[in-house]
Amino acid sequence: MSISSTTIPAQGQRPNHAALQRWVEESARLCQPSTIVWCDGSAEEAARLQQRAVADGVLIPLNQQALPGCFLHRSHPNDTARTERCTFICTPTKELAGPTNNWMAPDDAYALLRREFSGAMRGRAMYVVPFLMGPPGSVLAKVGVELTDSIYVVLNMRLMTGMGGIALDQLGRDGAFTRCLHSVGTYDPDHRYICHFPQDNAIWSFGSGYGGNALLGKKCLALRIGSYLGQHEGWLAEHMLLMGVKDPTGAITYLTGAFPSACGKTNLAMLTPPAAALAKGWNTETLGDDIAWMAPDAQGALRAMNPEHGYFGVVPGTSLTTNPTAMAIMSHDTIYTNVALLPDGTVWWEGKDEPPPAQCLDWQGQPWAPACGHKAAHPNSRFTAPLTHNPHLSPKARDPCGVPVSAILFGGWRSATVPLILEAFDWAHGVYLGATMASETTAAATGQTGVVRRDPMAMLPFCGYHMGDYFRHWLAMGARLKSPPRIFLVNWFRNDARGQFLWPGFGDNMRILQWITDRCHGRVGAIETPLGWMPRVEDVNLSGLDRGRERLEQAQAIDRDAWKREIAAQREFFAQFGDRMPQELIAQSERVLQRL
Ligand code: OXD
Ligand code: MN
Repeated sequence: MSISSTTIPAQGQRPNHAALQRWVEESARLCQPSTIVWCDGSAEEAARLQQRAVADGVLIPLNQQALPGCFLHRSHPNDTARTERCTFICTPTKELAGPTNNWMAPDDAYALLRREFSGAMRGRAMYVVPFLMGPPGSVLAKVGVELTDSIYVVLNMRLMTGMGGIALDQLGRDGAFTRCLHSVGTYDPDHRYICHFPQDNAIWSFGSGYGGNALLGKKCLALRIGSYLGQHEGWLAEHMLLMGVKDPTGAITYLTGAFPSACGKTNLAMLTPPAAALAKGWNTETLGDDIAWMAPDAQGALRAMNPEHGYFGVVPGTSLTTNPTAMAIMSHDTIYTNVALLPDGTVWWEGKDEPPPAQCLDWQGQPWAPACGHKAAHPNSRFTAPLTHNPHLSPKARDPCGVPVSAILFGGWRSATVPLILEAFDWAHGVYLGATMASETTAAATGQTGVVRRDPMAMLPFCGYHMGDYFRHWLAMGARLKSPPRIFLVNWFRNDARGQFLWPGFGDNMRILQWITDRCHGRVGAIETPLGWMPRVEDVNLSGLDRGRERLEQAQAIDRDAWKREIAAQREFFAQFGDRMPQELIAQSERVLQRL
């Protein structure tokens, strides 16, 4: 390891925060960049960095008439998704990380990472990116500082977080911050580590430039470190959308929803209701599409806010039909990652409204034609854009007090067994519904269909501590709430006997949100079933749906044998948490069996 003591030239305004300055200097001595650039998050700085990124081949400017302010970035081909096998929780003992996380002892991880980071930024700039997660002035907001050698990361962090002065104002002269050290290294997957040190409030990420591995405010801070802080400070950091539903009285009911990746969370957060519902005065507004931080307030209500300031959404499948709001969001000042480039300088992906182009460049920049046999856009291609692009952004999205949560939705992709909609009997039953959530893998991902992967609260890859303790934390939270939100289980993906979806999904999910909203306000009854409360068919708005009643009944059917097998699988999953598994949740599964 070569640690030189020569001073490294620096640009930009240093903040008046001694611990931050010391840490930046220490990190620079380790990484040996040619310069240190203190970022302020301004538009001038962004323009400068964009120019630099274009000159370096990191960004390709798109057709500025059709897509003003938009750029395309192509990832290293081996670096296009989160890498769970390279992701570690580095707690003093393995037990604290639990059986669902990769673990490394902190001393070993630091020793290994110091070797990797040593001299890793030679010949490159180290950007210092102060960033704020959450609305400025909020008691729940957190500050991080990311040191990175990637301009792409800096420009994305500018869209995804509150970057620069807004973060430093929140930090003050001696505020706490998460120390986030990042280098793309040589993009070598054998030297790729995303390490979290919850006890040190630190994240070290090496060898990847991909969003979830490199934009350290998102999954790393807002979920893994956030969940650990939440456990200690009495709040919840969740992999949840946050939205408002406006009903014909004009009232807005706020709900959060946890769904594993690829279950339509962004589409639900930006749902456009069917015309008939809109005409009656129903509508939705978005607060967040991926992460919610929630805490009880002084009155014992649960309040939530979105810590992110932007979207990092999946592009394929997005169209004017499936998600017109997302199409509006990414129509300007957006960074596209790994989509296809058309000859006219605009972009294309599978599932866009236009048919496949006769020719284009695929996500790797290679000539592509429809007969190529592979996809033009990477299935995990993304758009990065600020929340403010959303024409249906809630006026409360930046409220430092957050919004009161009336309903929590848990959902997954289940082709059988799990009904379209049910409501938990109470908080503990709802926690059980979240803890037993699961989703099916698709053929494309694994070569096998119908393999059920348990993903409690959609947090399996994101919980920064032992999942048994996480379930306890959820149960304890209920005890602190005087008016806990109602909890619902949804499954948009149940199939009929021919393998066709029973429910149309997308905008028609509004029909289910209407029932949920009416339940929250005590405006509609429900039927008690062994699994929970279910809607009466006549209470669900089915107008205009083909064979609506029949399909809803099929989507709600309870197959008792399938449920007995489901509960056996849940119990097997729970067993890995040993003594830390709350008995209350095992008792809940016992009660379902008895009711069946
Ligand atoms: C995401 C994910 O990128 O959940 O949001 O994988
Ligand atoms: Mn996510």
